[in-house]
Amino acid sequence: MRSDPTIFAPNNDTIAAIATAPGEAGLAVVRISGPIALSVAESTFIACRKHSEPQTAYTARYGAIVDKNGNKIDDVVLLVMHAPHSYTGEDTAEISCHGGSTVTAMVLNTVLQYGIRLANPGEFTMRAFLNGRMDLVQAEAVADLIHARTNAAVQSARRQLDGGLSRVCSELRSDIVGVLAAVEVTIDYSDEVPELDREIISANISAIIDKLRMLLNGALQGRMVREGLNVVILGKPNVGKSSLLNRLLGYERAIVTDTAGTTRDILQEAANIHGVPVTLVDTAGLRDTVDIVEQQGVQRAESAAAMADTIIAVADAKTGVTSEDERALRTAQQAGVRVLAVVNRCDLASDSQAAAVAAQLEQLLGTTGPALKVSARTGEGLPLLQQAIAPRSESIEAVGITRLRHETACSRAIESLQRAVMSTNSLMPADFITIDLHEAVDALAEITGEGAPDELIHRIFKDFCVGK
Ligand SMILES: Nc1nc2c(ncn2[C@@H]2O[C@H](COP(=O)(O)OP(=O)(O)O)[C@@H](O)[C@H]2O)c(=O)[nH]1
Ligand SMILES: [Mg+2]
Repeated sequence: MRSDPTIFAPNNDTIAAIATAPGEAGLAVVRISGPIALSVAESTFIACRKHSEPQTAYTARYGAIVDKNGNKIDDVVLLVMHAPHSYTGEDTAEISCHGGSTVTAMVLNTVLQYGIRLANPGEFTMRAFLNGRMDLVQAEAVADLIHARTNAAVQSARRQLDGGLSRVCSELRSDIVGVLAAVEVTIDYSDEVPELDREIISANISAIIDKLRMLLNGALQGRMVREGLNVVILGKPNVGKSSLLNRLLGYERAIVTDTAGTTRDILQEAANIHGVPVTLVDTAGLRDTVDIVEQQGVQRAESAAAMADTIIAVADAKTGVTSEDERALRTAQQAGVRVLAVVNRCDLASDSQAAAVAAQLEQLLGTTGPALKVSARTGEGLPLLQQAIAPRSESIEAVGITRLRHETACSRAIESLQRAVMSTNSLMPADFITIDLHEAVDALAEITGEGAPDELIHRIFKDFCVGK
């Protein structure tokens, strides 16, 4: 599948690693892949029953792993798979042993005695990619599936693993190649075919741009579902930050009192908002204080704000926006991230009062959108706040882009196509059009990994765990 595998050495060595999570468990799996995987397994494994035939592919045998001195290490089940019909595309043996971390390490060490080496992080999946068992999007999806924290994230990874995004990319590529062929034929056979119909070419390219834009539209949502959001609640003391956290979580995580300065440390909790894994961070009220503990809390709140993807800037409908809010929300303004303005305790204020505070808060925060009026006490306005944090979206269901890498490549393809449209419309020679169309094809090919630079491929697999 990969056009230029030259830089990667052929995998003529055999690798092994523990494929399961560390810790105590019922079972663990040691995986071996490469040319001598099966003979290594055969050397260390003694079947419980005598077999005259070597173990055939996709069968499991019960027996024991023994070391070179014949000492039994563990009772195991051995599963063998033959190239190319395995995850990596190579001969593979999987040893299911007992799940203690020490016994598993002993099984691994035993197989490593046979001239094979420990796998690097992600190396099994990298081999699967290099052997054409999956493309780059699918390899990324493997990591995403493992790290998924919500059902939506699992479904999104699942769709990519099943080739959803890959198919969309290859359809778009063949659309572009179709246009490319139509243009090139007028260059190569200018005497025999009619002149380039620029109107049709331009319309066809524009239609492809539209499809790419649709793909890009879902990118933010796709990335949110995959990466999650870090949402930090900021405001002066006693505006109901902790109450909002509790409401968003659906249980009483933070202590709530009417004493200003109750929350002194950072409180962090995982929530699932419309399928997006959200880390909600409650902070100490931001104010200038002589209390040393509270001062540290304020500092921590400020550092938390620096790590936020989204800040919820809270003011109180009852007290209105005061100089204390100005002090507190300066941090929100300076963070340079999305700020959601929220007026809380609206149950204590009249509609007009709440609206006035909302207007004050919007003015204080500058460019932020309209302030949301909520009550952590009654729950009013909370669905709107959740919608603002992570919109419930149809695009979760769609095949989507989930990484900045995909997004950048898509944007590059769009830019190239836009240049191609311009060249077409401004009657530039046909060669100009084909250059841009080729660039668009290359940009899309990079998403699935064909022609992706080796450095990029290494970077992608480096983030995997060992054994995957
Ligand atoms: N009436 C009303 N009281 C609230 C609301 N949110 C919080 N409170 C009360 O305001 C006080 C301060 O709340 P808390 O969440 O500790 O504020 P924080 O200091 O910003 O974390 C507590 O007595 C809460 O019960 C609300 O929406 N309506
Ligand atoms: Mg609090």
